[in-house]
Amino acid sequence: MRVAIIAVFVDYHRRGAHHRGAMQPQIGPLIAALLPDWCEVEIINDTWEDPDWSKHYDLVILSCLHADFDRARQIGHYFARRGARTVLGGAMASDFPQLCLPYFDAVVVGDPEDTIPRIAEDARRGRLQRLYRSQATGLDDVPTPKLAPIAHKQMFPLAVEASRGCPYTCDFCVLTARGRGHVPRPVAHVVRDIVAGKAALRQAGVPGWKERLLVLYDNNLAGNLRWFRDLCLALKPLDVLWGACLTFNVIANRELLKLMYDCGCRAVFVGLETFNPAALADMCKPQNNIGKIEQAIAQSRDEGILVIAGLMISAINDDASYIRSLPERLKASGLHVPSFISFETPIPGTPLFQRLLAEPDPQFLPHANLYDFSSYTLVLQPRRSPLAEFLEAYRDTMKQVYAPTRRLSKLAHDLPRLLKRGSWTAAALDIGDMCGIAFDPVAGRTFAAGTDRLPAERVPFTADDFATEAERLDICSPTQVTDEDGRVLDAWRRRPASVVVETSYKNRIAA
Ligand code: B12
Ligand code: SF4
Repeated sequence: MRVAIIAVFVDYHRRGAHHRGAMQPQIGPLIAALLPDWCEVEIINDTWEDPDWSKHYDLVILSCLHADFDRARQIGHYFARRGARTVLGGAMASDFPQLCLPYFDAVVVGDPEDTIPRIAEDARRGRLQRLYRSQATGLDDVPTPKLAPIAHKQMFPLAVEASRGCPYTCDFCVLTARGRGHVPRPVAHVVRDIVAGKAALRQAGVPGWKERLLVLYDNNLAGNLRWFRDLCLALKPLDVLWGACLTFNVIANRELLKLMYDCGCRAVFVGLETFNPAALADMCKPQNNIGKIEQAIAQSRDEGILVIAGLMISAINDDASYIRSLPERLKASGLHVPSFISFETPIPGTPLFQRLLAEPDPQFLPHANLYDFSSYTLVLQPRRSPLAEFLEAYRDTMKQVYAPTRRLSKLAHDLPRLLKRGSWTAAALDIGDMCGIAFDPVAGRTFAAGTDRLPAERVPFTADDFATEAERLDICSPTQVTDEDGRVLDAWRRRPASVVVETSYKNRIAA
């Protein structure tokens, strides 16, 4: 059985470009490891390259985040017309299966470990069910991901998940809605996967220095501090230099930073989110401490660990003058340049989204489509400044923060300190990060839902791909979230407690 695993991506900068950055989706190597041997598997990360549109598959397994859903259903339809059965899993499928079901043969809620082997078997027997729900509780069954197929399609191909979920409950986060908490994998399994991953990459011809650079793809690697310490100690003998996402409490803890450096940590991503205490309280993120940002960043750097951080602008709590104060605040904090400044976004299904639904309209901008919920387009009415003023402040600030001179002065500040500690890898990562980011919006970007430029990605449909014009419109029109008055459409108001499984998508196409 020919199987394609496609991690769908839509460029949130609206250029239609691929995103060949340091972080790449890891669902492909995981699902590939779960498929039986009789499957001939191809992994396609849409972040890296387009699918080969000339190919035919028996089964196409797609994964997408919410904002990428339109492209997922278009790619699914394209390959379905060419004989494939299609299955969607991932964030959007898990949160809103009822909205996905009309467009795919099957939809999966939750993890792949106990669903993918069943799906493969059912597809082989021609008995694919409409909806699969993972019943997995622990993570003991997570297999060693198959890294060889992505060995040359990822900047840092040694990539492993050590845990899933997060113990925190930030209001805007999709994990909070799922309520899973933090689930660590057995440390011995993580070690097993790293050792096997290194061997697979070596065999695939990955250079030795690259094979030592490990990215841990957790939401929050330090979600359980006892387990995290054990993991660090277990990583030490593996001779890897690693990076991971984790939370502020870790970089505020100097003893932990020393241990991490000693065990190979060279960079961490932390969601700093905001310098505005009201916004932080509203985000329900008590693990951050605005008063300690400068100290935490400085001590991490002095210990040889680069802090890469993201900031969010809140339409609820920030005004234009706060946005304009960001360059100064960033300089004073010692961060200088964050890896992104995006909008706090109520992704459908999150507590923030549910909370705003309960408040009087209009909270949202009119004509917001699901692709606008990527965090790089504003979907909310700013409460503390007029929309035009808010967005002008955003644009001016982005230009200032990402100006080449700023990026250079960040490096001039960071590099001597990192090198003093002998942390060459962190210094190189800092240079790479600063070379890779710029603010250079494509013509026509307004950054506001309803008026912003459309995503540029295209699926090369032919006229034969649609039985009727109504079908073409159904597949190719954007998924709407709000109406012309900024009211959220009813489909998004229902949490998917029960899912009605009706006619198969394939039958619908055949009809
Ligand atoms: C790599 C990554 C990226 C990459 C690639 C994104 C992509 N399209 O895949 C880049 C850098 C482009 C990116 C960008 C952003 N990201 Co990101 N990213 C990640 C990260 C760190 C790893 C994803 C991953 O590979 N995980 C490991 C794989 C194995 O698991 P998974 O994909 O999460 O899938 C799990 C389930 O969903 C399920 N599953 C997934 N697909 C399928 C398919 C089938 C068939 C089945 C059965 C199961 C299944 O199985 C997995 C195990 O449970 C996650 C954090 C994390 N640890 O997951 C955040 C995460 C996905 N990103 C997130 C966010 C917020 C963003 C940004 C908004 C950040 C920003 N401000 O720039 C942007 C915009 C994203 C967008 N389009 O809306 C959020 C979620 C957003 C969402 N809509 O759900 C996450 C969860 C981080 C977080 N905790 O907030 N990101
Ligand atoms: S700390 Fe990060 S991963 Fe955890 S709930 Fe908050 S935003 Fe989500």
